[in-house]
Amino acid sequence: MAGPSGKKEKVDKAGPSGKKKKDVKKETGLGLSVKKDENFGEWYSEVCKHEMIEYYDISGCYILRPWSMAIWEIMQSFFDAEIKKMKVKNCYFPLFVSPGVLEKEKDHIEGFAPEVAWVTKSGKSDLEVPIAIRPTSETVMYPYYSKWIRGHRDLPLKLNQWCNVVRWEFSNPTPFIRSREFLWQEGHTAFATKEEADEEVLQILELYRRIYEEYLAVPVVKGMKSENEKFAGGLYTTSVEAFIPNTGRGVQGATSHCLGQNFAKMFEINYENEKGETAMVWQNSWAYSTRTIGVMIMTHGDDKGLILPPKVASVQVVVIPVPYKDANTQGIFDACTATVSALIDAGIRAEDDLRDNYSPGWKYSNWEMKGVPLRIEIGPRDLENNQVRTVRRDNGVKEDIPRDSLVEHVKALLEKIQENMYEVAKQKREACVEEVKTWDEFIEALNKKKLILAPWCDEEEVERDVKARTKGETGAAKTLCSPFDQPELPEGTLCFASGKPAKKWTYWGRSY
Ligand code: 87F
Repeated sequence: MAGPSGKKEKVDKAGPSGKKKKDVKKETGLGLSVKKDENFGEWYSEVCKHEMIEYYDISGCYILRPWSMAIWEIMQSFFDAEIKKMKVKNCYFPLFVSPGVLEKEKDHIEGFAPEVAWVTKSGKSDLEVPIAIRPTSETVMYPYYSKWIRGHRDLPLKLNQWCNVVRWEFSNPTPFIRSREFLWQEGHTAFATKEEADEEVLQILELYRRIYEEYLAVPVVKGMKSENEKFAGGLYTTSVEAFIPNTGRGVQGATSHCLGQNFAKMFEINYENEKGETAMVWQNSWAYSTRTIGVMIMTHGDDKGLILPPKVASVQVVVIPVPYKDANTQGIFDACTATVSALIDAGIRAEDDLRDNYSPGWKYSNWEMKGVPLRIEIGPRDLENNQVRTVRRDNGVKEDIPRDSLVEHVKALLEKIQENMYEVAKQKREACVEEVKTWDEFIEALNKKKLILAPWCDEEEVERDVKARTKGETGAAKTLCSPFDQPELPEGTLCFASGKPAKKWTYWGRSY
């Protein structure tokens, strides 16, 4: 298939009709056809396809099914409420960008231009002027910031929009992680002073950390992007970075930029300050996207499928009846419904699975595959003893709990699962971190898929050189971020790559 630019496109393996044997097997509920450690790419694709996404007939585009959309909505509720506390207001700007405006900030768009998708026709006729589809909304929004901001009383202006954006990527599409259309929020704020802008950059970054660590149970590093890796249009870029041990790749989780006054200059976003002088605003922009969901799947999933952290699971507890021969089947079913009601009344997201065309064993693996954090089984013995059996998805631990303390028990268990998932993920990541001091150690660590922490001279030229020297089929190594939390850097420490005096510790690795 050839794209509009004539470039050859990589096509996703299975389209809607291109069913392979594996898919048929999967649909019978018999589980995944590969192990996470053996073929990570195929494993990831199979886990995603289990009700999270559906492949679409346009490469790099995916359908978000309710099972994943619910996760997005939960994170959205959290983040939206938090930014409203910061007095950020929601708005919605159009999807389309006129070419004039897009070109206005040529410098920053230049590198991104090949990824911009254009509408060139309506029906059979060519549009007089082609229209771009937003890859991000700086150029869409800032002309209106210029119009709306007049005096110091118009500041700060803090807007956010929840929307989709399109970036016509040509490298290997991956569900959630790299798709041509994705959902995100983009915040765009303007202040009178740099101090206010600086402060907000970090407040937002902290919210991103909380999304990953408190909601998705994924440990991240907060830090500063290098000059090479920052958003070229801005002053500096901060990010939260995650790491995928299986592939040894870093992944940028979300970014919070201070744009300085670059865009204010380009778009003439001026105001009259208290002294009656014309001044320029200081701006920030910040975003996180549905990539978050991909990072979560990669971090927690196992050979049985997905594992959802309770805080983002749309079903936290599934209740399954385990009828036995001529035991009191109706009693068991009633106990299941009553259990679900009690949990829902207590604010727990619970569901029963009373389908009579599947065996309990089939249901167990099906809900395990979907990653539901806690399963409750109710059989004749449980009914007799006025108890239920709980089975944790994260570690398989089973427990019999009395029905009269059901709610407290389940609440505590869900909290423990959330905590344990974070701890396990953190331990796995820590086990991958390697401190290196020399180039040889760096290369060795890179080959061992480590997350590398190295003393660096912080020179752009040196990062470019490292990229060039590590270029291979799986991509080059680059900086991920310089952690805000810096280990001690003894006097006289040298840069691992240039031998010059090191200025800071920086994380390096291949990345998504
Ligand atoms: C692709 C095509 C055109 C990224 C692009 O990070 C333009 C761009 O400007 C582009 N890919 N970027 C950088 C986006 C920067 C910034 N925008 C607002 C953010 C946060 C939200």
